[in-house]
Amino acid sequence: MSQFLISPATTWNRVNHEDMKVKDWIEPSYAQLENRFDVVITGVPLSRSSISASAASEYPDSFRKSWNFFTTYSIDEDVDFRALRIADVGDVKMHGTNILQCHENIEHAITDIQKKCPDSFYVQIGGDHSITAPIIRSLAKHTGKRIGIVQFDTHLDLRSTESDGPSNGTPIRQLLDAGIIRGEDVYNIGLHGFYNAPSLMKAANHYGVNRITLKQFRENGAEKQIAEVMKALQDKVDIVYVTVDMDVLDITYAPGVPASTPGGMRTDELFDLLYEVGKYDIVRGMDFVCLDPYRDTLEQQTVKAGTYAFLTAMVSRYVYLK
Ligand SMILES: [Mn+2]
Repeated sequence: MSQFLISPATTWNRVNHEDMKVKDWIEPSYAQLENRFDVVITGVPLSRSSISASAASEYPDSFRKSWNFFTTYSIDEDVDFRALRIADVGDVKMHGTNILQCHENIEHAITDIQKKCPDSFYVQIGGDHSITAPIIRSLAKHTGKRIGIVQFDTHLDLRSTESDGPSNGTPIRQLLDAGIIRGEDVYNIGLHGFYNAPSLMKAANHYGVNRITLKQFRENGAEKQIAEVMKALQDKVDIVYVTVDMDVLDITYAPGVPASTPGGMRTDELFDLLYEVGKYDIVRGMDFVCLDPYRDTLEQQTVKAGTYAFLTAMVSRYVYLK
């Protein structure tokens, strides 16, 4: 049990069919933490901390609803990944107005999960990008290990906490300033266009954050790019955390992301990157943030892209690491 987790609004039951959907596969284990799962999913429904007005707090529930659209069989891999044991432990309990209290609850919930499920892979569904700071704080404090970050993002997220507080513009800065992570262990992939001010580039240089622009990634391709980043990280860190800000996607692919922009990544490129990331055992956790389902199209194209991205990482882990 964790007192920092509650049952979500959308619930499914685990059902064994010949033709299994994702909703039948993911086992409900709300607030119950058991060490028998390969993967633990936690909803982190917080977006009062978003700089752009956002209902990303509603994404964990939309993510769960979308499980009805997908099967556990991948035609690309010709594999059914239902044997991957996966739990939905529910949502982090949030305070109505107090963002710092919400962040503390996130940190406590992730610590409880690590204590009870030490061998699992941790998937967090945001929420806005501010949630990544308490998640990494918990991972760092609980494991005592040096953590590398692979960040897919249009932005550096290095805004100063003095002007922007613990918002979704500052998670990486918060962690660097607190000495939880080192700039050289952060790899931001997907930066592009006209969305990062010169002072933020100055900060990136100051902290030594690695930047791989969208253009550079396209020259290398997903396999080579992730291999390069993982090779560098494996020499420095003990574990890697992958944070996917859905605003890395081009606005035409991600209408349901308040800060998505023209000139961004295509969905197939993000899927390829997550497929590559799934091959590496050093990656111990992942989050998906800043997707606001209230802004999405009627067909829920962004929500479905988020679920597809998650499933791509899962099937790759299943094929390469089972
Ligand atoms: Mn971000």
